[in-house]
Amino acid sequence: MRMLTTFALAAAAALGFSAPSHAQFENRTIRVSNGVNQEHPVGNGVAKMAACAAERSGNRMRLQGFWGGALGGDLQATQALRSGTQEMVITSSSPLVGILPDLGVFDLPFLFANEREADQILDGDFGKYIADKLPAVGLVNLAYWENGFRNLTNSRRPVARLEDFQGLRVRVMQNNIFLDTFRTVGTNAIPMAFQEVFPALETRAIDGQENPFVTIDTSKFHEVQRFLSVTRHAYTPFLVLYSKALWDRLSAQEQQVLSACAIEGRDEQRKVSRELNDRSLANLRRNGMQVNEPAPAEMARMREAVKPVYERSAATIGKETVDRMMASLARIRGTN
Ligand code: KDG
Repeated sequence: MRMLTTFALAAAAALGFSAPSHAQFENRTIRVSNGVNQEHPVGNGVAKMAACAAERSGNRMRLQGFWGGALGGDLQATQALRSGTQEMVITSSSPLVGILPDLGVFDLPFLFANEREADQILDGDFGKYIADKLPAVGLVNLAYWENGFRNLTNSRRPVARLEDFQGLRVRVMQNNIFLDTFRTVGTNAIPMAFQEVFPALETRAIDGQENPFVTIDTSKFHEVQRFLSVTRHAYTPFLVLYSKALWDRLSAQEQQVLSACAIEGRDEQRKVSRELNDRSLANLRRNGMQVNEPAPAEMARMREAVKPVYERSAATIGKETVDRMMASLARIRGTN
C-alpha cells in the first residue's frame, strides 16, 4: 500500500499536481481577545479576519473571539501572549508602554490632525519602525487597527474652557503620558484598566473618562455620564498582536495567511469605525448626553497648555522615535 501511495504522489508531482494547498495548515483554534464589546467595530474586523483565515486555510485556521476583557485587560492579555499562553490580542497601544516605551509616541496629545495622517504614519515606514521593535519583547504586530480620536465625558459639567478641567477625577489608560497630559490641564487623573471604568463611573468613584465616540456608545457610557466634550485630544491605534513564541511555531503559509487576513480585517474595521463615528455621536445625543464642542480659541489654549508634555516625554519614549515621528508628520504635511 505504501509503495502505491508513494508512486501515486510521485506521479502526481511529475504531472504538476501538488498536494492540496491546505496540507500546509494544521487544525488550529486561535484565541483573539479584546477589551471592548463585540458590537464595537473591532467585532467587524475580527469577523472579516476570521472568514479570510478560514477560507484560505480550508477551515483549518479558526479564530475564536473573546470580548469585554474576558481574557483580561489589554496589558494582562498582552503579557499572556509574551508567555506563550494566548495567541492574539487586539489592544490599545497605550497600556503597553511599560513593555515598549516607544509606543508612548502615539499618546502625545493632539499628535494627529485626522485619520488620513494616522493611516499614513501607521501603515508606512514609521509603523514598520515600531512593529520591528516588538519581536524583541515577545510580540508580533500584524496590523494597526483604529481605536480612534478620543473625547472627554464626565458627570459634573461641560468642559468648554481650559479651566473647566480643574479638579475633575478623570480615568485615563495606564500610561504615563496620558497621566501627564490630564494632570497638566488640571484634572485629578486616575490610571485604570478599561474593564473597571463603567463601575467606577456608576459609583461616582470617578467623574469622567475619555474615549472615541464609538467606544463611549458601544460601552453604553451614556448610562453613567451626562456631558460629552469633543476634544479629539489624542488618536489611539489598536495593535493586532500575536505571541512571538507561538508565531514561530506556525508554517510560513500560516504566517502569510494571518498577516494578509489581519490587513483585510484592518480595512474593514477602519471602514466600519469611521461609518459608525457619526452614528455613535447621534446615538449619544439621543440617549441624553449633552454634547459641547469647545471653541477654537479654547482648543488652542488646551493645545498650548499641553505642549510641555512633548518635551517631558521625549526621554521616556526615546528621542529617535519622537524625532522620526515628527519628521514623518512633517513630510506628510509638506512642512519639512
Ligand atoms: O482592548 C481595547 C480596550 O480595552 C481599550 O484599549 C479601550 O481605549 C480604550 C481604553 O480607554 O482603555
